[in-house]
Amino acid sequence: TIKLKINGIEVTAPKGSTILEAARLAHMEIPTLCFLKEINEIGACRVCIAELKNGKLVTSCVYPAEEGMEVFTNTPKVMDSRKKTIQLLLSNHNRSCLSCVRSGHCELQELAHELGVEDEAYYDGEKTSSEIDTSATHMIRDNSKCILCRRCVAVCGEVQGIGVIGANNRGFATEIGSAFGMGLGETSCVSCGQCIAVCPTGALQEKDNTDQVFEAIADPKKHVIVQTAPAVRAGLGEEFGLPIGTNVEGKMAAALRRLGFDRVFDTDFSADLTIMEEAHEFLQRVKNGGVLPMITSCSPGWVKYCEHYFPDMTEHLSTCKSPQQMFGAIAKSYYAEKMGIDPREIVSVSVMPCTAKKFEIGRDDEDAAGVPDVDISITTRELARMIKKARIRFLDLPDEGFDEPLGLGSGAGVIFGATGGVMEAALRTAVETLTGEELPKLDFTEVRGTAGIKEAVYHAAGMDIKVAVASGLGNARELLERVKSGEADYHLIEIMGCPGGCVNGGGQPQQPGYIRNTVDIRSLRARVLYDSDKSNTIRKSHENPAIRELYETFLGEPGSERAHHLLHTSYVK
Ligand code: HC0
Repeated sequence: TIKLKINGIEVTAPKGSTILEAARLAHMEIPTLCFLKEINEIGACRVCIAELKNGKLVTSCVYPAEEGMEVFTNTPKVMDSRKKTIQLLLSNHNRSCLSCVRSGHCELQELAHELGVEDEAYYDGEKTSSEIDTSATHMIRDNSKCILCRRCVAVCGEVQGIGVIGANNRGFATEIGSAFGMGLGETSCVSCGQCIAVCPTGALQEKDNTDQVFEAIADPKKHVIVQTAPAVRAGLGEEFGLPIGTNVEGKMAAALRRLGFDRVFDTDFSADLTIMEEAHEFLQRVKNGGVLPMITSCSPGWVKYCEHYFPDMTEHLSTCKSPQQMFGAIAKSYYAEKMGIDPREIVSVSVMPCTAKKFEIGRDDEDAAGVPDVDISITTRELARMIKKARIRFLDLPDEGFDEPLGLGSGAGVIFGATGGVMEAALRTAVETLTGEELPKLDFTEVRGTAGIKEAVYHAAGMDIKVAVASGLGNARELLERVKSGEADYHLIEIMGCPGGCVNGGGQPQQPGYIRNTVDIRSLRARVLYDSDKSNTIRKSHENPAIRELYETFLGEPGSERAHHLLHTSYVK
């Protein structure tokens, strides 16, 4: 360790720490804009400036803390420098803050407020010209609000290994975009939305579909139903000031009812259905010498990635639709029949922690009843916006439950939202099916946790089932390369497009850089799902009575012709 003084306070820090890290150890936060730990350590924005004893200003996010050093983080000189930096950023910034989607939780706005930048037009002059890029299905880029922090570039390139965005031009004309000025929609972007999750301002946002939802609800001829993904209940509360890792399932159901949805359902139900079909498909592949390893197909960012970047591996993908799509297909067939409603009158809305789901609803072969399985997909953030716009007092709401019959999910269904959850849910059903015996222990802990790649071997019915789990597309690539080279011989693989799984999806509430850098957001949100699993009286998909009834009265067996028609899909090479 080393000892140094920060603002006159003696601090002991591990050798190799930066000034920023050392200050944090003494509970003195230095503001940052561009810095993302291990992802974007470029010292570019110059907001994290600190003053050395000799009066020199240094960027604390990259400047090493040294033995005996004396540093000051809040002198007038430091504050003045930060203020000028923010003024300069604002002089070339679209300051339509009143209506900006990030107003109230914009990192730039917060700094301007803290530093007392009352003269944001101080350096006004020429503005870098830009056009809003609306070419992608799931998001828009408005570079008039971009501060060139490059957090989006780093997460796309370094974490996801995709790299479809970068800096174009130089100097004052610099802007973030795709090669040759192409629209994002023309690139091999997979719609994961991780760039939006890390953007400090309103430059990046999902395409907002909330008006369509409000309109559908207001149309008396429409029967509007909603499903909520497992991870939404673990994130939504953050939009209302609750601590990260608060389960708001009950309030969420209550809010959806107050927004006017005719039925409030749960994607956990169709996650269970996915397990029934996926476990069956897996066991068939094992028995009949089908393509192995089989890889899960419920994360649309991952599926698109596989199609774009590993087209020779699409046969490994399970043919199962994602739970979102299975839900839609069942809603417009089984449920419509049960209710005596024309499927064309049903508007099927999904609330997802994901931006790629907006892309998934428009894929080919996702319209089993002759109409789209899902009509509108909104993110967790959009749902929060709807609740706020409708002035529903979220925090005061009672806890309510989901409606029948598509609202009942097992513990296996809810853990889908965390990396390893689909694998664990599948194993609970596949192993019991293989052995015909009840599992002594339901927790497959080896596949839990936020490690990028996890492996395990389970012994069942005389067979070693080798499994692997990856989350984040950089990790997915690494795992796929191992499979391709023959180095690994797994039977079953779970891949989720976002690091940590859906709890950390691109549609979840945005947390500012300093929280991202210091709090294990993924684990806190995942714990909500594992706790929910533990407290559920039904913990296996095949024991969900609503699923049993669906098979008994409508689908027949897993893998039946009807199940195939409704619940399975195909891929593009
Ligand atoms: Fe997920 Fe899903 S678990 S992808 O992360 O499989 O988005 O939460 O809804 O569809 O269930 C997202 C989350 C889902 C789906 C489910 C799967």
